[in-house]
Amino acid sequence: MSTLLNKSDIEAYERDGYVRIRGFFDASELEPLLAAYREDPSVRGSLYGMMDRDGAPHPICIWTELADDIIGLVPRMERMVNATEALLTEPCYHWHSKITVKPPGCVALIDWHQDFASWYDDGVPFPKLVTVGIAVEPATRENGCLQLVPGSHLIGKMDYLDTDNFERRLENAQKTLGLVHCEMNAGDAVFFHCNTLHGSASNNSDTSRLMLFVSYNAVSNEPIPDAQGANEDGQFMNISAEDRLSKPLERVSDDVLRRKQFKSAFNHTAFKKPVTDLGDTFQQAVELP
Ligand SMILES: O=C(O)CCC(=O)C(=O)O
Ligand SMILES: [Fe+2]
Repeated sequence: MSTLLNKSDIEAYERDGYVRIRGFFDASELEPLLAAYREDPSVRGSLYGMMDRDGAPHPICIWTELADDIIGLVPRMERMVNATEALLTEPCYHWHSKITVKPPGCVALIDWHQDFASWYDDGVPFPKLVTVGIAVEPATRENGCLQLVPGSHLIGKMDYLDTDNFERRLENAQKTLGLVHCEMNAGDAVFFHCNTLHGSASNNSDTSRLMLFVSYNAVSNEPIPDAQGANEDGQFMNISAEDRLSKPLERVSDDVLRRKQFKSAFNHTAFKKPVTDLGDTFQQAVELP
């Protein structure tokens, strides 16, 4: 199996819980997606404002099904799947993908978290999930690039509901392990472990920061039926227990974007919507900055 990750990339991932790969995509491969987003920044009305702790929204949308549009092809590209399987050391399936945007001046933070905290509540037994963050636009310290605590994947799943304790443990992890600002050029990718502590700051610039996050689970690690926690009713963006099960990942060639073998950027993908009562966690896309 060919993969673009070399031995030292894999060692870095195992040690640090993340590895950034420069130029994993050529920026030109992602240009049609960026152009489509600029033309329709609501992503067909699918972007919602997800609130941070202080009630400030940042736009996101999420999907599980993979169609023949750019955002359905990227998660199936051989370089994506091969690299992920090299890190997981076993076959994977698509868990979900997201677009997250920090528009210029977006005040919302992405609060520090471990992705596995939520996925555990989907019933997933082991922390065998990898996320690939792809910079579609440059991500800088000024526009709120992803921040990670290197080595924090070895802490295990922290109890985020015990907020005081979580804060103290987070502070201690940042003090002892440090904090990395993962600045990225368009086309760079960062692979990170589902227990790696991460978050991102406000966008204090006049540039937009668009990221694509593709998450994979090990095929051996499907959610256990009836073992969900707080996500039991698909509370996070209506992803059902059925959506979470392993489905065959139909790989596509690495040149699909270069050869423009897609029908559109995001017209064919079924996006998930937040649960009907938007509550205080989400805001309608139309109200976004
Ligand atoms: O967009 C970001 O900076 C991080 C997004 C993230 O961590 C998530 O959606 O789980
Ligand atoms: Fe996350």
